[in-house]
Amino acid sequence: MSPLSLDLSPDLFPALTEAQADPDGPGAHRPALRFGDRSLTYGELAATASPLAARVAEAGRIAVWATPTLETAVAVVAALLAGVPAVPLNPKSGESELGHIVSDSAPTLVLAAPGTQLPPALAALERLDIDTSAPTTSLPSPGAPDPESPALIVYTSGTTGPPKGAVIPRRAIATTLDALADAWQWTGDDVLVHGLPLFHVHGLILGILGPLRRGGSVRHLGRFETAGVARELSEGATMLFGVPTMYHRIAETLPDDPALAKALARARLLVSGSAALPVHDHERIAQATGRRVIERYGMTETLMNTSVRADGEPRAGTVGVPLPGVELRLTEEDGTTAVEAYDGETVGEIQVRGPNLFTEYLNRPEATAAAFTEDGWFRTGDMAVRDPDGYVRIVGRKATDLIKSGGYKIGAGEIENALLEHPGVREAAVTGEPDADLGERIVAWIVPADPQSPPTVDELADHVARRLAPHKRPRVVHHLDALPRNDMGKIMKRALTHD
Ligand code: MCA
Ligand code: AMP
Repeated sequence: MSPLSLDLSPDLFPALTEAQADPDGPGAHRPALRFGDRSLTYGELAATASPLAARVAEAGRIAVWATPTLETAVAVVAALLAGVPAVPLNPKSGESELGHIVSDSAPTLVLAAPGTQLPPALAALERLDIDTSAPTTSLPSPGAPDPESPALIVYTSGTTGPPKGAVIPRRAIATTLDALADAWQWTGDDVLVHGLPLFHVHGLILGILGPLRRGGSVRHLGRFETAGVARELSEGATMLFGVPTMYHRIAETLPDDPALAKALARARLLVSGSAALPVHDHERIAQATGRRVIERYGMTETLMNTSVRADGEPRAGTVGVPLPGVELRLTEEDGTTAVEAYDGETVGEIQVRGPNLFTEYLNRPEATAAAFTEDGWFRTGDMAVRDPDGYVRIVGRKATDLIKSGGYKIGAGEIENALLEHPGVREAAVTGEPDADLGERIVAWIVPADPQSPPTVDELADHVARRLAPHKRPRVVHHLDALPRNDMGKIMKRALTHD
């Protein structure tokens, strides 16, 4: 592993600073962001984001209506320039999820693209339109913020209750992106393509802030489509980021799409993350393109922990080795005794320590304390083994009540609570079951209030989508007379199998 000097510099985007200082220099004319037919060079980004930064500088915290658009990228860059924490909001969030996030994070402003209609849950907030059309002269950025100060608050689901806001400091963003640059030989010459949502770590921090920190560029597809991937990779893009569902759809398309195979074969790096990419999809892509997808492993709370390195062996089914600066250990059931074995067999919980970690869950000191051991290791809840050469293989997770669907982490508890608010539901339990496309799909087991007219799958899906978010909706619903419970009255989810 090559040594890495951890740059804790508060200047997250040196290329932007340079373009700001020398608006006529060559750096200012380099492409930074492209969304469809709209794009900004570094000079234009500096000129667009810096006046916005000046306008939000006094805000305590801002919310960003994080549509997959140029406006979201500009708003987040502006917040970072101003040193004001930003809360990216999923524009498909339902009323109760949005209400929770807004009351928990208490932003003073919401930034949105002009013309976007915002839902009633945001009505009380002052709105600021993000104007990307009229770059003016770049203003100097306010003083350099403390590296420990919060940069982003990203909401992430737990097993029970509503999502928690992970407070991510500037230091974690800088160090994780620099560690990935080392692992992936990622430079300012790289052009990234992806179609990930911009309200999570993967799409926003890795997919937008990553290229900007390197002085390179990103082309966002607006929404993921294999045709867009093929087009961009054959027109100069060098890297692709995606969740396993996206690579699965690529693997499905490849046999009938030689242009896609040719485009993928030209890429410098194909990276998958957010959930495990099945070996079958790895192999299908390798066979059709001659290229291997590499996996990296991260979490909202920890940003990136491990990766297969660009100069390492791309082994399917593993997430590679710890990134520079990240300490990783496996622990036994007690959560504190370290597993010493590197035998590819002994399973332990992954715990991590390092400058890539979040600071806390917003307003949740007890949850924050519970997430760490006494000596400062973060408990990921992911179970893994280590190969003799240090490659980590994730084999499962501790909590059965966490579901990963399409790369989104979803808590069974929050869906159960939403289902119980439906008048047609008396009891509810939620599980995940294997799904070739989504990894796991959400299954609802309900006891209907009226067995003669139980609510339909569409009715319950709409109900959950409206309250929480469409990706949290059940895809399958089973009706039962009663939920299986143990003597203590606890639902026995393992007994939930359909005939
Ligand atoms: C469907 N839709 C509905 C309903 N049903 N809307 C309202 N009510 C309903 N009942 C809409 C959806 O909103 C969507 O709209 C469309 O129908 C299709 O929905 P769906 O089938 O769920 O989506 P999909 O096309 O299958 O999405 C697959 C996907 C997506 C594109 C792979 O799951 C995705 O973007 N995943 C990325 C997750 C991610 O970024 N995770 C990172 C977190 P429309 O057509 O308008 O979209 S993990 C992380 O950050 C850590 C650090 C890490 O390691 O990376
Ligand atoms: P999130 O909380 O949405 O940030 O999701 C983090 C979780 O995604 C981790 O705890 C892992 O369970 C899972 N994850 C991320 N990357 C990978 C990967 N490459 N392979 C397997 N699981 C992954």
